[in-house]
Amino acid sequence: MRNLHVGAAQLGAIQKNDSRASVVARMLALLEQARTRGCELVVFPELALTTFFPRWYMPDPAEVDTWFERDMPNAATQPLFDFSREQGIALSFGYAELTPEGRHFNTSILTDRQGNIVGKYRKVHLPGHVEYDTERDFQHLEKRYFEPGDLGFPTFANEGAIMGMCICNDRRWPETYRVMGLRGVELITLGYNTPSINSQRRTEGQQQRLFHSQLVMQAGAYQNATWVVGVAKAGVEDGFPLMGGSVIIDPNGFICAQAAGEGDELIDHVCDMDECNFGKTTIFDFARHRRIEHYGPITAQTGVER
Ligand code: CDV
Repeated sequence: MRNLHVGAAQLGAIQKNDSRASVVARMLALLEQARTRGCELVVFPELALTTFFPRWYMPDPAEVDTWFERDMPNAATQPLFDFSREQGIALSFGYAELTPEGRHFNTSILTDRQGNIVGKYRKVHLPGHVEYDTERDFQHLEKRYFEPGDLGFPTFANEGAIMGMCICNDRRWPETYRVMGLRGVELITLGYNTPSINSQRRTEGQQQRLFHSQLVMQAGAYQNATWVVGVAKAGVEDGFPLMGGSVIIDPNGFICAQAAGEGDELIDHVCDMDECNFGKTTIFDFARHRRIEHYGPITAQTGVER
């Protein structure tokens, strides 16, 4: 057995005017709960430090940059890293990254149990649009504010497991899981901010959105024999509802723990990394069963060609 006690720390709504310090205080309260339950790794959502700012159209780049972190850790987030080191809890959380070269990414990081950053991921599949869209019920401007990630889907040996990360919309794409699967991934952390309603189709509400979210994460877990920890930022942010539904999924695709509400909430599960072994050595033994001679279109084209 290679047990790792994992916590999924769902965050409730963060309003536009909430400070980084107030959010970090909420994250520390969840980490304290995680400590009392014995968690060794705690996963927080996408863009965990702020409201989901890509719903706001901002023509002024200086205003946009106020939502970004230039350093990690920084003064606001240092208490999270201190807690990690003092209590021996590894962390993963998402934030908006502004590099020294002025590049903007939707990023997540992974630490070890000493609070050292051991992995970084930058969101590859950016949803939404670049310009203000009058056809939508609300805006989703990730393509305006971020570049597509340039790090691919790396995996990291951390705390006795092979770990990888992806972010929100990435979870809907099978390529995300498979690339990490081909790198031996045993545990994928992913945070999300998913509106409860489809901005382009009002009839698609929370029930269907939750179904799709769990469908893709459960399939990704099973088809790659990996644990998946999906963590929401939920609740109503300045009038815009985000769904909850944070889950811990085992390598057979079954949900082991699920959040009940839409507020700050910790769920946890003791994940045995050796549970990945059966799938990885039988039906999803990639080396024996994959037929790459037929997969060319996956990397050769984006759209449909007949
Ligand atoms: N933050 C996201 O990536 N949200 C998308 C929405 C726009 C569909 C998601 O996949 O949940």
